[in-house]
Amino acid sequence: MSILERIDQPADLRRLTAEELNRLADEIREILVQTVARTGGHLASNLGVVELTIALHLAFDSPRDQIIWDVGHQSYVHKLLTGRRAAFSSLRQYGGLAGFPKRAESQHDLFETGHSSTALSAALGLAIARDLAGRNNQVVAVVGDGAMTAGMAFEALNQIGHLKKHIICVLNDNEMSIARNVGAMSRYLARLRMDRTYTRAKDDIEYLLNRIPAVGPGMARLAERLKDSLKYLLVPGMLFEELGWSYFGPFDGHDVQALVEAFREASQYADPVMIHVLTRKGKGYEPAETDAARFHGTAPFVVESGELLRQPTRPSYTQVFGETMVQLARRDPRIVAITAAMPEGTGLTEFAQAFPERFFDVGIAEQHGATLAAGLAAAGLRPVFAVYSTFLQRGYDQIVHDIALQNLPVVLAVDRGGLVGEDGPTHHGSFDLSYLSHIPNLAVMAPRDERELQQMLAAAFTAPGPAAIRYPRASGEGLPLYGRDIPLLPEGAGIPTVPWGRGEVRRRAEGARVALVALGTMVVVAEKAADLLAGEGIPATVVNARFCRPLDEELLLGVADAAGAVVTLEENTARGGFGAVVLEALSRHGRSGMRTLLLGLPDEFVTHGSRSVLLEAVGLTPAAVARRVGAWLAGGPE
Ligand SMILES: Cc1ncc(C[n+]2csc(CCOP(=O)(O)OP(=O)(O)O)c2C)c(N)n1
Repeated sequence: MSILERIDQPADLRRLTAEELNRLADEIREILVQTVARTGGHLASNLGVVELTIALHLAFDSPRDQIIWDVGHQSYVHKLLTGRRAAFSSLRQYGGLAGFPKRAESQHDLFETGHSSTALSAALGLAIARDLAGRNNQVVAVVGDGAMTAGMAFEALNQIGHLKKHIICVLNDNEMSIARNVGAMSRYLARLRMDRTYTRAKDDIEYLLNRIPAVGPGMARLAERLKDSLKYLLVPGMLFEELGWSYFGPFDGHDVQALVEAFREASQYADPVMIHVLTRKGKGYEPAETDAARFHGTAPFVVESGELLRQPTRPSYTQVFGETMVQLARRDPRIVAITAAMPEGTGLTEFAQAFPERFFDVGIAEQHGATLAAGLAAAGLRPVFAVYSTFLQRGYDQIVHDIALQNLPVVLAVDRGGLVGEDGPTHHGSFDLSYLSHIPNLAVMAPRDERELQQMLAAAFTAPGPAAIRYPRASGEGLPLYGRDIPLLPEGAGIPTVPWGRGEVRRRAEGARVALVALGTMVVVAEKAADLLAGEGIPATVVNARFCRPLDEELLLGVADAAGAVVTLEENTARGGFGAVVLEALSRHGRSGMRTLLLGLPDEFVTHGSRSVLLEAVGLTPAAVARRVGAWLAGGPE
């Protein structure tokens, strides 16, 4: 029996010897690598927190003591130690364990996370409630150095320090966000790491200061002042101390005993305590240690080599976006790019290498990234903020207030629009069409395929105001691409633009009984569904709308009037999305009696699982669409 098999709950850890704890750490690393090699997932972060998680569960009494995992992508070890060992092989699979903390999964998952930098705010809520109820449990937030770059983290640090609530923040510092961490805070942490000698020097100086003889009150005051100013120089973590936190560290995050001692010590404090812990991302699995960024979130891979199991044959939308950015930026020096801590995820690595002075990683700071783009545009540049749909939710007000209201020509490259798959509901891009399409001045587009993405990007740079382009986490259609297979135009941007505000009819059916008006990924699905419907004797027109705003109303009214029935298709919640834009237009043009069916994501949070399984589950595959449309036309429930 392995040691891990003896751990059904955290309390079982306390029966293990130091040597057994070490072996347990090895066993956990083995399971992490073997499982994630099969399921894909966040490997490097979890390999880095094995000892840290063991120490947390040794020092604290979960769930009475409340542990919150910031982002939550590093909670696999926690899952293994809190009764979910047997289910671990189902990680991230449809119906299996989630890749992030889930309240429904375990009483040890106190608070759900997925987006970064929320843990301290949530911890403050728990601590206030604890104090009001007169309880004395510990509240612990585990926050990465990457997560510490976000505005939300600062907002919470600020208030917690002011209220002096007893919270323990474990600052898990591995010098990495997904890519290398950025920003002044990150530099500050690096200084703390280097200056471990501070601690010793501080002790020496304090010893000396205490020996300054008190020769009268004036001298004593002077000595006190001297002490204070020396403290600034010598006390590590002064930034946190000034914010009202007690700072301890840095500690070796792979030394279980040292960590347990530090956590127990911190528990004695009445004030907020910051425990700075140094860990190595990817620890124990060489490919992940060498390339922690690539193994931050990985697809299934071969354990021996670390190589991906399946190399995609067709380029992804993200790749095409990245390549096209480089091509366009070569011709237009005004083009600059922004990422919020995801240079690789958004496909901007090549751009960053080609134009380092025109590339900005703002850290996990989507709000700031959006307004930074507005500032750059106000000064005449052509900024592109490449960001995942789900994380851009954070920047909603900045898009409205800083970008759209001033009609500034910012391009929002909204990646991961639609279902993302195994990362689940915190990461699906289910809402961007809803939260973008009602904002005045902002054009909202979604390409049918990767070549249209290139054309939309080219078009966005010619727009007088802001434009958003949303595209999926998926491979393209394998079409020839500008710059790869099709030579660029000699003049201008080099890539022909999509006609502004114009959709296209992809399939015109004689005697069409229904118009399938689709956006983005759903255009190809609609085309295939139309084939199936044709096979059943139901002719259908298919429209690639291209624009959610401005909507091509002329085209819409034409196909709607001809068919007498309209089905909209989108990979966004059917509430308030593209379908709603179409309905509103039909109604405004006196077609409120038109038969309409809105197909999109259901009005609920879609779970995790592969993208294809999920599209099946929500009824957005060609076969499901054909079935639903056929049934609806026949008058039955769709
Ligand atoms: C709001 C938001 N933006 C971006 C992300 C994507 N993301 C997930 S983890 C991560 C890096 C986190 O770094 P850190 O907190 O240091 O954790 P580590 O993985 O290094 O342990 C990022 C940028 C996110 N989860 N939430």
